[in-house]
Amino acid sequence: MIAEQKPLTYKDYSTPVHINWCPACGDFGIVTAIQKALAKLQIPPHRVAMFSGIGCSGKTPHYINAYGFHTLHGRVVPNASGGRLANRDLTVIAVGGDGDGYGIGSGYFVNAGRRNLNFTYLVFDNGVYGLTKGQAAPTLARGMKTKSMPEPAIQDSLNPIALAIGSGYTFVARGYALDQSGDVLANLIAEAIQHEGSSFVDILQTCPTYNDLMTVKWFNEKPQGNSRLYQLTEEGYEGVVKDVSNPDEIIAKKAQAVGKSYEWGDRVPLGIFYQARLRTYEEELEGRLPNYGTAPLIDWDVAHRDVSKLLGALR
Ligand SMILES: Cc1ncc(C[n+]2csc(CCOP(=O)(O)OP(=O)(O)O)c2C)c(N)n1
Ligand SMILES: [Mg+2]
Repeated sequence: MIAEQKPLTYKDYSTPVHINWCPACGDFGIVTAIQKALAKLQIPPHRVAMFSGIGCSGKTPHYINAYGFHTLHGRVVPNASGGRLANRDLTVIAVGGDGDGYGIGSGYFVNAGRRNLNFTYLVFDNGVYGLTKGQAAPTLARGMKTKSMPEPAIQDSLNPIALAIGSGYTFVARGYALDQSGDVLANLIAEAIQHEGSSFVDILQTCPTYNDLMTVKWFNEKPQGNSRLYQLTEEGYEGVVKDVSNPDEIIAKKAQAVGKSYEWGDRVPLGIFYQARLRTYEEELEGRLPNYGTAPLIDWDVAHRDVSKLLGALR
């Protein structure tokens, strides 16, 4: 008789590794949300591969019971892409900081969107380079000065949502790390994982040690009587492209999403800005690359392949 498997809970994705983030760091909320999302989807830990860059956020794979690869600063996307291409049985999740993804890793960020590989990229957006003591990250607006900076930022910030849409990501969303009531962030991450194609979620995250501007209090304020953070769907916004065979609808939805992404300040929208089920990189490769998609790379019989003809051609 086959023993009945108990459903996985978020605790099945935790590890005994000591978490050395600062007390009250927003990263705690993100880790819990990832674990809850994996439990919601019932993906066994051995089918999940987590990749990370360098930063406080880079420590995430240590704290999640799954395969993990702590890569180099700015290099999480190419590593995650390689992992996914080598084994399509894996759910690949890349995580990294705003400095990692939008600064040094911005070229990889953009080109992963163009490719539409089926993976999920979660960027922990705290506005600072947390690990290296709070320098301004690419999402800190001109004129802002956190307690860790001697002078206000003298460069403009970039807009991650608009950048992701312009790059070609087919699932583009924003979440909030500490939104635990009702599992809002966990549900958003689960949707990102389920989406077939490149999914990107910019996750607003507090850094109590270095960012004294975007604090829990700031996020929870009601500047004009309305909550600063709100869900796009609450106000009737719909980000999903219904007819993906209609290029006009895709372009119109992208334009609408980019426009919405510039709403920031008194009101900050959360949720899915844009989603379209378009052809993935894996689907493009099928039939073009011998054996691609038939089995994980490790199961290919490369040892017994006859390459003599190929060698002859090189002579
Ligand atoms: C190639 C390279 N350049 C610079 C660094 C130094 N460094 C380590 S983490 C980091 C920035 C971290 O900020 P972010 O990516 O936003 O992550 P956070 O710590 O805020 O989660 C930098 C500049 C490095 N490790 N490698
Ligand atoms: Mg950061």
